[in-house]
Amino acid sequence: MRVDVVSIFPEYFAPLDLSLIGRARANGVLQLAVHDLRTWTHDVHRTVDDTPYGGGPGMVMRPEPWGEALDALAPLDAPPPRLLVPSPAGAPFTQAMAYELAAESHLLFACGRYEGIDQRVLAHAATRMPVTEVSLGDYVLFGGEVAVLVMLEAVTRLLPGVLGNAGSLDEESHAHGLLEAPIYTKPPSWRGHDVPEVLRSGDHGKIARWRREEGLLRTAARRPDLLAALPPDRLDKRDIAA
Ligand code: 6GU
Repeated sequence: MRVDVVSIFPEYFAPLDLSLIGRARANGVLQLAVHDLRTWTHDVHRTVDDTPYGGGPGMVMRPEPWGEALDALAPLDAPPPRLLVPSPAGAPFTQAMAYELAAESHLLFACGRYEGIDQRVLAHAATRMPVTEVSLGDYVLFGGEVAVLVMLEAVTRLLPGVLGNAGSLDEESHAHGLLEAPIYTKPPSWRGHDVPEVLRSGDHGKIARWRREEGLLRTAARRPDLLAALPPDRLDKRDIAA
């Protein structure tokens, strides 16, 4: 997968050299390039922002540098990337979207700062490539950089060969629309708290059933919205009994 990121703070992306994402980059599973938006400015001050039409606080990112950046990174003679624009006004980023993005061959992230990017940049880009404004949740960040780190981590770990143990993808929280059961390791008793007996029973059928039920209970307690959104065929008779 190829990923381009455009930002006025390329230094934010230094952690992408580390750990499993760093390894995915080193072995070529992920071809990631971070670009400084100011590369596409032409004035001495390398200006990327201006005051908003209609008034109001803060500054808006000017369209010209963004237009040139997108022209350079999504040239008309190449297959268009999918453009992702982090914004608190975007569609919610979910595990389902992470799977969807992991199936793309080229992602382009445009990190806005200040109050955001002039909307015409997105309108124009949409004539050339699919454009999605995405939000991490209902809170406001200074800019899209940290959101892109989050999304890249969620997406790259789904790429074939990035996770050592692909089985863990199948069992984790959100994989089936439910939260995962609690997990434990040795010792069996620690500071007066014991590992649930069933996990030490060696009965794999019973353990799977326990995990399923704990996942259901946790989801009901913490995220009733997830349970309500679950397609009915995802719950079996034993789930409903539990
Ligand atoms: Cl994706 N970007 C910004 N700037 N703020 C956010 C966000 C994204 N998601 C939640 N708040």
